[in-house]
Amino acid sequence: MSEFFPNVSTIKYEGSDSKNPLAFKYYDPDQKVGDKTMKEHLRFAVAYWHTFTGTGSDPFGAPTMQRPWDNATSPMELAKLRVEAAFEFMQKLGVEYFCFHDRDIAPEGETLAETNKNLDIIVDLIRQHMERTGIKLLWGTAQLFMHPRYVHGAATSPNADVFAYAAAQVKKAMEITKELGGENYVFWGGREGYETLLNPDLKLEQDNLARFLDMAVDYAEKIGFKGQLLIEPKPKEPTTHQYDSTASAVIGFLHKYKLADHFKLNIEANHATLAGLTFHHELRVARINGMLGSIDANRGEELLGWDTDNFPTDVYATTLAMYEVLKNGGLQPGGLNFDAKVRRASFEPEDLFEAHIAGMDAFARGLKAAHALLEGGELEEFIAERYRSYSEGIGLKIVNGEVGFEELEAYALENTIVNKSGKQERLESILNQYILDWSR
Ligand code: XLS
Ligand code: NI
Ligand code: NI
Repeated sequence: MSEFFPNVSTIKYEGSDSKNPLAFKYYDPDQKVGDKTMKEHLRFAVAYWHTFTGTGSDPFGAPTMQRPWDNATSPMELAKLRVEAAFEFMQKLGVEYFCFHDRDIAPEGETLAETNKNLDIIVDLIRQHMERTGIKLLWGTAQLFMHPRYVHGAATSPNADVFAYAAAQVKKAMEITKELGGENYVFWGGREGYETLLNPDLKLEQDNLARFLDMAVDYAEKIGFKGQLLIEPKPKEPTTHQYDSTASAVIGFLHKYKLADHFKLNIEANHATLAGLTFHHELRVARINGMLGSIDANRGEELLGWDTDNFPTDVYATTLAMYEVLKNGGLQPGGLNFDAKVRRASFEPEDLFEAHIAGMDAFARGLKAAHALLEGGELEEFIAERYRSYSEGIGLKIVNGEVGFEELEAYALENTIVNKSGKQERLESILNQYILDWSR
């Protein structure tokens, strides 16, 4: 078996003084943070699409990526070389999980039957490598947006034949995810949305999306797939308005169609910022609704405002994210999937390692800061005190449903309101202490 990354050996933890770009400065997999190791807390995954199929092309420029496996003679040959490269990469990096779309791992054939045959061949190869290395599948998904048949959407296409084709594709993707022991299955609504309100039957399209998800729940049950089903919200891109726009929108949708017991959310940082929200906000909304299932770890380029999928290197954001993850009691069976791509100008193969190391270190540091912040308890104490009026007197009666507008009017007539400061700046300063003070 040839080596694709001969200049890189197994990545090790060297500590924060290290100047070695191919070493971890903060991510020390077996180091305990609270009652779990970093590895157990973080459950990192590599995204097959960006890392092994990304070319670096953009609307203004040709591919730039130097990928030693890109010398194959046929699409199937290329798919096989990518599997070899992927497992060498993940083993050297020390990441235990990966995620894929069906079409990332195997090329489409002339017919659906041929496509599925291609998938079976590659899945078999992947399974052998998983057994050899112990690397696991965090989640699988179906890519329902690239092919021209999905021009008007998949489950929300106006064409029922497309709905049927998409169903067949998801059926197969669920089967291979199960076969590979996938711990979750993701639905990201590729082109499920609209460009203009002048042509869609909005109600039918959304009802159909729910019908599609209903069928997926039934099929998962039928084949005994025990993984968690996840929906990944995104507000726009590729369509002007995606149906699964935000965590709140998806949660409302799932409740409306009585699907809430079957799904959790996969929150992506860049999708939050695309919605004009923060990553922290989306994680919080998912968590307090008992629906924080997994994370697509990346970062948007704020000055561009697209889904640029930068690697997550902002420690402020990773700290707040890990704060939500810890408050959630972890992410298991979910994890942190690097749905992130190296910049077009970072085209050398080694950049793939450096980018993942940067993301893993940023999350490791965020984990430690968030854990210390929770241990310190200042935020929790402040919040408890801020809402104390609801644990006694009239507030307790409100919470217990013992009063209505009349009783409250009587109370308001008798009492004077005294508000207290929200202390935002003090709290931001406390947060900074935990982020900046390396000893914590
Ligand atoms: C696209 C999404 C996609 C999903 C998987 O913006 O992030 O990559 O994670 O289909
Ligand atoms: Ni994603
Ligand atoms: Ni995305």
